[in-house]
Amino acid sequence: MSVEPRLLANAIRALAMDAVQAANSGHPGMPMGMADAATVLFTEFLKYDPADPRWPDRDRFILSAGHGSMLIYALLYLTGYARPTIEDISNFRQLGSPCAGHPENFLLEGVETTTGPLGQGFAMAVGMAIAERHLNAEFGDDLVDHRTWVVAGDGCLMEGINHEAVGLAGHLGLGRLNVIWDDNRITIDGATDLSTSEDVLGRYNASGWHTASCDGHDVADVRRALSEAQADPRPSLIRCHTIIGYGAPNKQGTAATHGAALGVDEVAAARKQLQWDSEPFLLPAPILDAWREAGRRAAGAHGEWDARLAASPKRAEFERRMAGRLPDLAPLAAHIDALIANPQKVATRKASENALEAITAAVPETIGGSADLTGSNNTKTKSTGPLTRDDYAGRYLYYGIREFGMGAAMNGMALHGGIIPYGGTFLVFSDYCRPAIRLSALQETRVIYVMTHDSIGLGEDGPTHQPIEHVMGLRMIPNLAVYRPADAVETAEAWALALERQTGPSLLCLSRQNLPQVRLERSDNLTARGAYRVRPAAAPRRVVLLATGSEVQVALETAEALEGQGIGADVVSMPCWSLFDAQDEAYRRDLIPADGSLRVSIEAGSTLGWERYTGANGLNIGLDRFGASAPAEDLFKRFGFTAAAIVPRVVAALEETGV
Ligand SMILES: Cc1ncc(C[n+]2csc(CCOP(=O)(O)OP(=O)(O)O)c2C)c(N)n1
Ligand SMILES: [Mg+2]
Repeated sequence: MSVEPRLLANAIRALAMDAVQAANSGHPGMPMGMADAATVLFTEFLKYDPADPRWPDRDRFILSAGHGSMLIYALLYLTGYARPTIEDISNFRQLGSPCAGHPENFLLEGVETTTGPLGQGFAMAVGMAIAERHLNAEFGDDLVDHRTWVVAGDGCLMEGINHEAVGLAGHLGLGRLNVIWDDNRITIDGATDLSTSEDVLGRYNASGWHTASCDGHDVADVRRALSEAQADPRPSLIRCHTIIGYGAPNKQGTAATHGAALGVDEVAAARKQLQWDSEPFLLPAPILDAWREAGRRAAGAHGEWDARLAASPKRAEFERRMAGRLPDLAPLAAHIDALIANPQKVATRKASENALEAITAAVPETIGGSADLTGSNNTKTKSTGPLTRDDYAGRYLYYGIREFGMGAAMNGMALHGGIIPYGGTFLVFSDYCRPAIRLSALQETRVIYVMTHDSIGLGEDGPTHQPIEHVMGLRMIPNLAVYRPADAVETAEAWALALERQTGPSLLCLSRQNLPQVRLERSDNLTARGAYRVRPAAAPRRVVLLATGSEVQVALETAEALEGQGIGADVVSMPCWSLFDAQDEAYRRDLIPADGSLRVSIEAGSTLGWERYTGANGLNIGLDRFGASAPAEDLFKRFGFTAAAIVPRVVAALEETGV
């Protein structure tokens, strides 16, 4: 290369400190400290093509330490991606700039994942590395042969999810995963020895990783360590000794550079120290040219890859998968027809398994799994053999007891492309992976969460295992489609919708206990409307019962009993609030009429939130306390989820409100 790597790295430093200074907000320390190592990675190792950021066989680069976002913005600009432009960078952190405070996968091509919640980028990278090996097993070296590179900070390694991610990657022998640890011995509160004395490399070695160390400011040493990592068949952690804020003479090496602008004086001093004379956001032509040349390094390899794809008999299937286009879902439709012809009284978790048998046979890009509850979540099917270090072609992941790691890995697989991941645990443990669910929603990934044992209906395991606030809490996450199906038909319909949804995750809340089939006639996918009338009132309507999941049956029994007293009652099943809210007003009004009918919600969970449908004078039947350990039927009786308990409450409410 014609320009010294040190000067190339200084371009990153200048952009980082100037952008943060202009915004008077941001994190200059990390990009300045990692500039040298990142320069080696992007000019000598990483396989990417700025002219085609979505090239399927590119290496994936994950900036897990997302607060150092200026590092990736600088690299994308310098190597020649269309965005960010230098204007975008000069508007760092401002409204409308794709250079958000933390990198967002939906704002910039080249940003593979949203990062910022520490530890999750790393854990998503594990999913990307799984995806790469799986697709390699299926499509061969000609089409899929790339690496996953991560830059992670002390925080990413300290977070609990790191243990799950490292364990999974080591177990699966993901040798294409290389993590560069920015070992600057500084976090926000100060020196890392305030809070940790862990033998990090020892932990990684014990988990089946290769480890290497280097001086992060010595490019030859970085080069050696990265080469070593590439050559080793195990996943690698490269400990990169760096100085945070390197180049800022008075502040480098201190937490002061972590998350605040350096200040005008220190920026001027850094310019002097780095011998960087250019004005902010201006780059010397030879330096920018050298960076752009580095950005064209893989253009030839990309062209050769294009030729291999064009000649490949697997081309159409590869392109279909990578574009995320589903194959024909006719087998799932046939499964629903069979349910109508031959109704099933099964738990919705079992109904989910039955739907999955049809789905996994028809949709080869599905990869299932469970956090050690396979037999309870009913996530394994005949088509999905285990994905192991000896057989990456498998389609079922034994995630172990790693709910958060599972969620993050699924995000990584979905973001990699070519895979639709689904994974299970108990609904109550959605809390353990909630941060990953949130990132699925934010990143718009097609990930499907299979959450079983969805209420006190799970019975004897008791309050630790009985979800209360979970369904409602999950409904609050924007862009997450939460389904609580009432029977086998709704379950299959929810699966169809989850598969078809390209712009975000879906979460299925499924029962442990058997539920009778309430849908007995052929129809369109009614779950797609979010809510629909299961039973219209026979007598003049005075009550509308709104229920989900196992409580739809309770609502039907309640309606029967009310009708027996001459009180007309509609029953509305509401498997998915967000889809219902998206219907037009006429449809919503028809189901939840403003005709003075008493509106009653019945759901064995938190009532908070149901008022939006039942109104100020409505009745909310739910559970705003923890459950108890007993058989399900006893619990439904104890907590009032029976027609016998609900009817008097409805009658009393009718009297009270004078409807
Ligand atoms: C889950 C999570 N917790 C807390 C934070 C807030 N936070 C951002 S950076 C940081 C310190 C990280 O230290 P390190 O990774 O060493 O970064 P460095 O200071 O070296 O840049 C913290 C606590 C976060 N972004 N994510
Ligand atoms: Mg640090």
